[in-house]
Amino acid sequence: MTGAPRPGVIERYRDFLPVGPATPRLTIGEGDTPLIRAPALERRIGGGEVWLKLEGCNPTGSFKDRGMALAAAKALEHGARVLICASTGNTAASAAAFGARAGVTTAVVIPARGVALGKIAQALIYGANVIAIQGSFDDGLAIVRSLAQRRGAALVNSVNPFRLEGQKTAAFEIVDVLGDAPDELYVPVGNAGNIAAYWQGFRAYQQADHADQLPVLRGFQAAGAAPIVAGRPVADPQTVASAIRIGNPANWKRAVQARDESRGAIQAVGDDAIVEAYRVLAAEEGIFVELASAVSVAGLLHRARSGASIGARAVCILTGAGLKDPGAAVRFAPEPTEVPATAAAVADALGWDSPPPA
Ligand code: AN7
Repeated sequence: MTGAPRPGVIERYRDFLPVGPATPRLTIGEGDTPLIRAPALERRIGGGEVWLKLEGCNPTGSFKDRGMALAAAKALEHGARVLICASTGNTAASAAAFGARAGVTTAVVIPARGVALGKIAQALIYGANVIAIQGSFDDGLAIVRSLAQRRGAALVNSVNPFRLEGQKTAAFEIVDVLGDAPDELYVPVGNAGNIAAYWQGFRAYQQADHADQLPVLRGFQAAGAAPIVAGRPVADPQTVASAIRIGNPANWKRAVQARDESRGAIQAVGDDAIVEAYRVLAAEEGIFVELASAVSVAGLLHRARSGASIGARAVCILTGAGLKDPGAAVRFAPEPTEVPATAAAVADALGWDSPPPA
């Protein structure tokens, strides 16, 4: 059996994207991520199908690669020489990768504190210019918005409409696998581009008769960084889920519109619930995500526990890979047991009977 090459999201979904012959088919192999059943979560919520969309399987380890492929391709098409973004880490890593691939300079502005180490490592090794500011993501976004006015620079945060266009391909993939849109979609919400992009995607597919129904969108923010839930910006957002430590989301209006059109909701979950979902996903499903990604599953478990009815088929979006932030895993898991280098000591530490002498 031979496998078909992965064409990347631009080529695969070109009929649904604003691309033409002059748009480079830029790809690093993004998209086509696994969609798998979650039997342990199904048992926990007591019925219904739960599916997990593993966006951490994208080449840079997060969902950002879909939208970045298109944003970078359009930037090239329009003659840009520099990609610039602010980021809590994943956008930076993805922009840096596509910038490297495209042969342009990438400048990323990140908060000096709180960005997960794996993401910084990625941005650096891809060769981006990494500027750490003594401030928040929201400060960084304001800065890059003003700097992106320069000639030759392309802003690749999700205020760039091509980011959302590329990102919507994840909705297409879900429908292509399930045969229709799910009843409910659980998504973490930070800068609020992803939830808006899913809605664009499901609507476009329905209009093209690829799907009969639209999902109810269930977005979740971390309780200490939940401006959309509160209805006003949060000055000093705090959560263990550093990727979504965002107090004034750029796509706020689009997210609220998507929420309302889908008759869904955007709610908050606490850090304890996020960490619990993070551990459950790893220990019971074998899926290691970063903390921000566990927010969708924390939302699902929260709703089930509070007695809310869950749709017959729910999809949880897992936005980023666990190895992005090894520090979190080490912090929230038990320490390894250190023993002398003998079989007897290892067996003893495992609570096994001692092995017979060799
Ligand atoms: C793993 O990288 O904002 O609501 O600068 O990295 O579309 O912002 C990351 C966001 C969820 C939230 N999960 O998505 C950035 C950045 C992970 C993320 C989100 C992010 P949006």
